[in-house]
Amino acid sequence: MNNRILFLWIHVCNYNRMKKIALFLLLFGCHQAWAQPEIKPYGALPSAAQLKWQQLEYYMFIHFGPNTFTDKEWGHGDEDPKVFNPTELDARQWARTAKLAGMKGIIITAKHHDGFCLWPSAYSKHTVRESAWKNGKGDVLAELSAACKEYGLLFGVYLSPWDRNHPAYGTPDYNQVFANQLKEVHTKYGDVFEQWFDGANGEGPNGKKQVYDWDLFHKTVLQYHPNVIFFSDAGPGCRWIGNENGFAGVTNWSTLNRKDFAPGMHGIQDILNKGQEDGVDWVPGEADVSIRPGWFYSAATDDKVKTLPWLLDIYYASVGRNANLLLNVPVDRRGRIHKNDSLRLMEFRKALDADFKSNLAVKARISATNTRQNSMLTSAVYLADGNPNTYWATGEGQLQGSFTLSFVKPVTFNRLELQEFIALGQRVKAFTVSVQEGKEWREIAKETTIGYKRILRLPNTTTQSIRVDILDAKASPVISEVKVFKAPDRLADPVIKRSKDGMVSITCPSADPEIFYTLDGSEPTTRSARYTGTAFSFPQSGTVKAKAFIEEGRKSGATVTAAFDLAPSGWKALKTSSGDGEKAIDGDFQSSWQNQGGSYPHEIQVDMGKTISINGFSYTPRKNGGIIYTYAFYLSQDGQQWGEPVAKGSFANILNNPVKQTVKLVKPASARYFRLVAIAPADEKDSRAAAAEIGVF
Ligand code: FUL
Ligand code: CA
Repeated sequence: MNNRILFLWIHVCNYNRMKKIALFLLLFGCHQAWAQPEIKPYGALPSAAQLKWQQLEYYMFIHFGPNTFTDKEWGHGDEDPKVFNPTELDARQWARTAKLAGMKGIIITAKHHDGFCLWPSAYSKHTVRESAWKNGKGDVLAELSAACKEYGLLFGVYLSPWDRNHPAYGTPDYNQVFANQLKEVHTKYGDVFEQWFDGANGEGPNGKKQVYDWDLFHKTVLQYHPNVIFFSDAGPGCRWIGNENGFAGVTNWSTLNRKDFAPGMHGIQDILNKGQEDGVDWVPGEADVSIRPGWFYSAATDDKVKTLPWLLDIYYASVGRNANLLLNVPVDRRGRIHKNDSLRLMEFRKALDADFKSNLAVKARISATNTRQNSMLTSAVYLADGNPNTYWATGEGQLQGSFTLSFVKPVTFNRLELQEFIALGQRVKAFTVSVQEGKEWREIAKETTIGYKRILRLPNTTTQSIRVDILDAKASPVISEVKVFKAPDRLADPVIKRSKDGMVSITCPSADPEIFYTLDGSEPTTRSARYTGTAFSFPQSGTVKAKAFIEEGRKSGATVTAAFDLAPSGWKALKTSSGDGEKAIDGDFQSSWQNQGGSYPHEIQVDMGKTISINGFSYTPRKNGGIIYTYAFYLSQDGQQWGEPVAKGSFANILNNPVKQTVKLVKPASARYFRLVAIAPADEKDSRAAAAEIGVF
């Protein structure tokens, strides 16, 4: 028996298909079967390290540092290192949580933009050594790498080249400092599977910029970890998916023309989201997203941990769309993962396990058209043998082909999973899924790319036959697996909306649930107020929580929280530098104000109709452009005298993560008028200023 046959035979034994293969060998004889040339690889191909990395699918991000203690998203580097003082840090708890969540590794912010090092770097004076934690004797990387080892998890590091603390930043000397820090991290803590490079670079109008020596950084790391995967906007190991919501493009190529991109480039998000069909480099997507609105822990977001349906949406839009999912779980001020996050992670795990509990495809008889002839490695049988290394393929140059799963009895399903054998390149460009209904076939999905993995969420469908038609591909399609599941039906999240005049309405896309809500921040139960379908008045600032129940309250969905500012009832936009200011104060997050033309600064003034006591204001950016970075906020009694701004600053990380920003005033103040001045944009090339909503609380 030659090696290949032995290899095949072992696989077959593993999957109890000995009989079938023995028959096959008898009928066709080994020699002819192997006479056929193998399938030629197509286009850009993954390296062995990238192939291994792709199979990780889901791992944890941890943002932790001085920001955890100062409630910031971007520290300035001028914070006292003594603020970093977790009271009961337990890296084993992080690792245990990740393991139980089904994650394969942990990537930690060893150094964020504030320059603070979670290890005692010899090349910085802003580190754990200067902190109050363990009298300066602690080392977070040492504790976490040991915990990862103990729990069988991979260990990865985020190091921000942008360093707002280091005195050499902005000079050529800094590149060597950063390389030295990389060397420390890659020599002292064992294996590192992924090196995460952030693209931020002296953001903001007065930010110091550095010309980064990427060659030096890469070389330094590769010296110690030749198989590391480099993450950045432009790879080379894997690429940013172009947003911080965890959503890959519906079309998602793992290929990219790397030479056209660089870390920190603006305006490339859409390309990164989808990849490039004809890209000459293999640079698969990684979707990074936080389980909370921000990346760092804040007590203010304890009730804003993403709900189960939301996390599932993220999973199906990342792992389900040919991208790996890097889910951030921020560690709190104690140095532990908060229970709200860990409970949600366990719920999420349970739901995923339930969704993929039993693969109906193993019960199907599978037939295919256009199957490559005389090739023992290629058979429709391998589509559902549970082995991602065996496959079905069409004949050389045949860019179309179909396979059909036939069941003895009708099955009901709502998930279909496909995998390409990506070691030979990503090929499929278009496919459909159809089901047989009587004599007719009904198309239920029309899609584009597959890649390493594609999972379709479909309506519950009952049928005896499912057919996948590959309509177009860049080379003969090579499909390694098809799986079919019936995921349990789940309650959708209620949607809470409020009109300009403070009337709250709650809807739920699921059929006929009962919805209960609270207005005091407490958890809704079946004893809380019941939403009857008529909007109720809630004009003040505060929190509405709603939850859907079915089966007489025995089953419930997720608690959805809406934090409202004061309803902008009777407010008027007095003056804007231009544009329709009313749209920033209409209570509608879909409509927005945008100034027309001109360059920064821009502004908007609002008359609230009566004098109001104000603790702070909020700014909800419009998602597509006109995002404000530096602002000044003024109050006035008469709309004439504005005096000094009552708040001034920048919205950290707002370009990549355009979520609602809230700013608390140093002390509460009374006023009838407010004025927001946009001083600098988040994207230097974008001269517009826009706001979906501006509010006060
Ligand atoms: C961004 C950073 O600026 C954020 O603070 C965060 O670390 C995110 C993961 O990457 O570029
Ligand atoms: Ca609006």
